[in-house]
Amino acid sequence: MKQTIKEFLEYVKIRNQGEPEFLQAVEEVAETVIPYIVKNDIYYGKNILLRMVEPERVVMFRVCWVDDHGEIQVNRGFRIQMNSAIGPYKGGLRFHPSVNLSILKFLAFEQVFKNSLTTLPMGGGKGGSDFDPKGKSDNEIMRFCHAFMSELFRHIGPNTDVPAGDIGVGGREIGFLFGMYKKMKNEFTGVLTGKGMSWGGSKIRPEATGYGTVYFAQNMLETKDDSFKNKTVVISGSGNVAQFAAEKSIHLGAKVVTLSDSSGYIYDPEGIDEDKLAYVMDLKNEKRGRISEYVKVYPNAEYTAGKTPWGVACDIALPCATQNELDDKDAETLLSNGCICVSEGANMPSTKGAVEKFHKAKILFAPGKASNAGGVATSGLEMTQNSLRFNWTREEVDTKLKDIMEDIHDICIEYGKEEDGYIDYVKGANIAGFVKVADAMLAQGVI
Ligand code: NDP
Ligand code: 2IT
Repeated sequence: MKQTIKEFLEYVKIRNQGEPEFLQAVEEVAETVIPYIVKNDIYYGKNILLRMVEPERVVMFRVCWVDDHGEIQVNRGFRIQMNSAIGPYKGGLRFHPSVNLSILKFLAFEQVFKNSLTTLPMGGGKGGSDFDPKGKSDNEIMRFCHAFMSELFRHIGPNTDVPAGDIGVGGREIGFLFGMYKKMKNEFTGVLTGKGMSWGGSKIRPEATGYGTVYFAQNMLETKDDSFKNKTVVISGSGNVAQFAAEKSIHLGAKVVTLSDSSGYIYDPEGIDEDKLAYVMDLKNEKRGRISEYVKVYPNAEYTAGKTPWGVACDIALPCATQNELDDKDAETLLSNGCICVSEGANMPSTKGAVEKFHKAKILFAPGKASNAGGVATSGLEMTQNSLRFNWTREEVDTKLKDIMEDIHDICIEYGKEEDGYIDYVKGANIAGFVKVADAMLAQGVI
């Protein structure tokens, strides 16, 4: 039994060399969960965390497709089936050139805890490809998605593993993936979530991650009798999560002043209102343009190339782009500019050093596995609707999403409240996520 955090991490490091993102995610969990295991006899001595860091199954496969010039392209496909103790594997697919085993294992590991927190019966998984969707035609995207699913289909199923979107995978890609699955299996099932509304999708699923991130921040602010009203909000990213985090922030009376992509960020001192956001949604989702184009249409805004938006003064920061996009220096800048609340829309966007700064300053800080869980939670609601062969209304799904985010917030307080009253949401989310999965694993025996 590797009982000290150091001993455990050293062992995991040797077994997972060259996987820095995975080790980072494991370390953050181990630091809070191992002391809990040591204090609780039912978990002690059972190597539960050691079992949880080992994926139940890793599938890697070749994806060959033909581009518009007639050239044969070769990509790599992955599915990490991390833990199925509390339900079928569930988690997104990421298409991005940076995708590798380390990134997908970190995402799958986080997903196990996140899905446990949602209160719904979902295990954890993640997958994707090093395919780069940027600059590809719709036909190339279709051919790639079809090729990807022509292998993945044999490893997934509505009761086995239910993928969804993530970076580079949105409604268009889910459509192509679903089409090929249906053809290969001759079955119309809820094998993917994030589907279109006319073919099994759920209302509010496109909005859910961004909305949920803001609902969670709202719950945190309420502990201080505060709200989004008249707050200045800085958001990174301009994809699915960022867009709907911005929309909900605006609805709640806040002023959103930034959005970004991997090339740079825009700062609009007058605020990005609903009309401007509609422009961004069209630019990013339909025209597949770059955020820099915003300043051509709204010249009072500024574009800064090659930088993240954390230098812009704000009350609330919502990192919604990617992992490790906010480091300790950025955290210091945010704090010195008076930021009081950080709710992660992305997965692990804050580095370890940044989280330490937020905790030291005792501001409201929510880790992605709690605050961005609204996306997968609504995927769970999509699975429920598919099983019922029924669709709930927008209001019904939104109410359930709000309730789930509140339940996650409550359980984070239960496990994360410190003696001085400060709520350590990282500790709360990790332990609460762990307990449910660990109990199921213990009940099912050594398998
Ligand atoms: P999208 O593909 O819709 O958008 C991603 C955004 O992040 C784009 O603006 C993109 O810019 C930017 N981005 C991607 N990679 C980088 C990078 N290396 N550096 C800087 N910016 C980058 O993805 P989502 O909005 O769906 O996902 C965003 C984050 O939220 C991810 O961490 C994802 O794991 C997480 N998440 C997503 C959920 C969902 O339901 N979609 C659920 C929970 C978490 P560019 O166009 O230049 O690449
Ligand atoms: O990181 C995530 O939670 C997601 N990309 C969503 C996963 C899902 O199955 O909806």
